[in-house]
Amino acid sequence: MIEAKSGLNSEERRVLLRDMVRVRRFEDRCFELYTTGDIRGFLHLYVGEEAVAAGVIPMLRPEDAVVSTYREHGHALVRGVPMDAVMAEMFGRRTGCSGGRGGSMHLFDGERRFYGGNAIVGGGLPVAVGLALADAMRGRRQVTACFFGDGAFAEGVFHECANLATLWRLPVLFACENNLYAMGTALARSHSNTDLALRASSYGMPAWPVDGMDVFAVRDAAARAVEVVRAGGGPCFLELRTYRYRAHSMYDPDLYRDKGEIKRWKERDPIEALADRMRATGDLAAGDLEALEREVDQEVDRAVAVAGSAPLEPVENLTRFVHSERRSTPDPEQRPVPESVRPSESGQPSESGQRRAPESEPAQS
Ligand SMILES: Cc1ncc(C[n+]2csc(CCOP(=O)(O)OP(=O)(O)O)c2C)c(N)n1
Ligand SMILES: [Mg+2]
Repeated sequence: MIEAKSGLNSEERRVLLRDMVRVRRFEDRCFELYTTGDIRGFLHLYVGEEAVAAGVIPMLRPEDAVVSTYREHGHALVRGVPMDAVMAEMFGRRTGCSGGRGGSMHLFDGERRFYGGNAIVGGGLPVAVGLALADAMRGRRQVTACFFGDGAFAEGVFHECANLATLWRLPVLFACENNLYAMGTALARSHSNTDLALRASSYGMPAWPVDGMDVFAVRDAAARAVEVVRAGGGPCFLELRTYRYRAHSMYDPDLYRDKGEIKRWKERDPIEALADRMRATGDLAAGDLEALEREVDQEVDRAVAVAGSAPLEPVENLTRFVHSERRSTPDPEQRPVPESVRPSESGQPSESGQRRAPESEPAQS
């Protein structure tokens, strides 16, 4: 387990606290808005897991990519998708970040290289590996961070992606959010080996377990992993050990776990833990956390007001975007594959140790 050794200054600590509070207050409001019927469809809350998004995502650059799951409000907000656009998407409005067509599970923002939101368990993994493959083939030193849950270990696609990404030394950061449950199934009930970092390391990539309730530990581990990946060392895997306080989704009666277990995890709450540390170092005075929460609540209030009055997509546009509206013109970025990412004749890693790519572009079918 990586120990936190954060040398952050007080402003950087404040940003971390603020990021986590924004996610928490946004989602607490979403819960309420679901019960009043303003938000409909599926809703999966991240409450308890905020340190993961807040610790990993700021370690990326704007040109890096993020691929997420259906539990992605926190990832989107920390990545910088405006709260108004996320809330409008929750309301199914035209001004939402996916034009109101995706809802909670399908947040997307191309400008910020935020590639969703995906309802399929493990569905983001091949998207991430494909993005990383494109970066490697074009010689770009960019990282793709892919978030997914412990449940993805039960999917073949995780193992295929871990294998290929390691074999081709692709620049992927696998960020596994191990919250101990896949819907109502505890990890230990469905996996013979619950040490996910150990299992990931069997593919030959560096893999570490991290205390996902400690935002400093997450940040340190992410910084180290991103550096390895960006330097061309191939993928890294972080097993972020965390916990969701709320039910799997709004339809889940949450009968499969002991309330005492939830209480014990809440005692390690990532926001409270950071606030305590900041109080101890004098970075947070009495009443500061409450003031920050009030400020964030005002931002949430505005986002709700804007979303509530935003227009719906007209019904005649219902089938728009089912197919791409882009004309098939040649890709201006299409260039010959640089020598550095071409495979050697033997298919073995090149002597220089640079990244390799498969022999041809993936077939289109
Ligand atoms: C391929 C696939 N199989 C099953 C489901 C149904 N399903 C939705 S969420 C979920 C659990 C996933 O758990 P995990 O990956 O640990 O993520 P968490 O919800 O804990 O964040 C399952 C099985 C699905 N969406 N996709
Ligand atoms: Mg899980």
